[in-house]
Amino acid sequence: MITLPCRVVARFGSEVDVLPPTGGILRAHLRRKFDDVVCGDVVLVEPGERIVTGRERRINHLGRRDGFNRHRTIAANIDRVWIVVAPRPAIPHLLIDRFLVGIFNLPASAAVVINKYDLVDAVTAKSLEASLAGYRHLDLPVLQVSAHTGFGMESFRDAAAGGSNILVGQSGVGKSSLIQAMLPEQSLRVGAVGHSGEGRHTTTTARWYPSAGGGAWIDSPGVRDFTPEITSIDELLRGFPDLGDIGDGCRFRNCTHRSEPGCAVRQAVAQGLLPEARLNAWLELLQGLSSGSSGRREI
Ligand SMILES: Nc1nc2c(ncn2[C@@H]2O[C@H](COP(=O)(O)OP(=O)(O)O)[C@@H](O)[C@H]2O)c(=O)[nH]1
Ligand SMILES: [Mg+2]
Ligand SMILES: [Zn+2]
Repeated sequence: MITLPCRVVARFGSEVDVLPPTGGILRAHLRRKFDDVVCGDVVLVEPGERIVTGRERRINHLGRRDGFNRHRTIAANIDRVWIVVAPRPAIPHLLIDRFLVGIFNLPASAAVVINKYDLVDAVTAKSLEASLAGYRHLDLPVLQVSAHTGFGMESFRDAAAGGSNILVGQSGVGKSSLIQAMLPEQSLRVGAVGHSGEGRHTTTTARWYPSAGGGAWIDSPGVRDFTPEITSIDELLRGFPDLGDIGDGCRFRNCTHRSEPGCAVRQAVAQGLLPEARLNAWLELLQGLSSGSSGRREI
């Protein structure tokens, strides 16, 4: 039996679109045994029968918990995650913080991309900068780009060269537009967001777009929220290296920064050295961890 290693472009129920090494796109059937195959996986496909007969080992995968606390895998084999935001409405700090926990646990490199910078005037630029200043503790790159005017896209392209790059974030921030601008020869679904924010034309499943230089872009569905799949406080800590550093100064070694005396983290917040939003995000995820809503894996 001949099988071809193929990259999974997208998953649709019990079928996948894959890229065979011979070119083109092939739709193949997934047996239940391979139910966890997602965009970005490399699978073995028997081209005659169009059946997936195996899955290669993954480097990593980005997963989340849905509203019913069910496990959802978004995509696999990810090198970089770009959290895309827009200048309006406000920067979704909590969403960024929650994504960072997921990303730092993959592990993969993380960055924030402020798209629609063509809409930013000098005043807004200042407040945006102030609003993201707290992430300097994390050495988190913050890019300013515009998919429409091309502003900043050169450095974005350079930073993303080689390797697989997934764009994540809320609906309507311009994830698909950015990939479209990077890959003019492709034709992505852009805009047409319904009133509910989930119009017919928006992305509903992650999709892999190979780029000429050997890397790839992954478009992903817009999210309102992101609940990382973490089960331990060590994993939570990985998402908050800034709190970890400051927390070395807490009186208690296992300080949760809730209300313990001599807490260096709370003190840093009081002194304006750490954004209160970071502490609040920590506390919220910590709460979820102990109540099991962002923790415990399903078997
Ligand atoms: N002004 C402006 N609008 C943009 C830019 N990028 C995307 N948009 C618009 O934002 C809307 C949502 O874009 P889309 O790419 O579908 O967002 P997605 O849901 O994150 O994939 C569309 O109407 C785009 O035309 C940009 O750089 N500047
Ligand atoms: Mg989209
Ligand atoms: Zn503390």
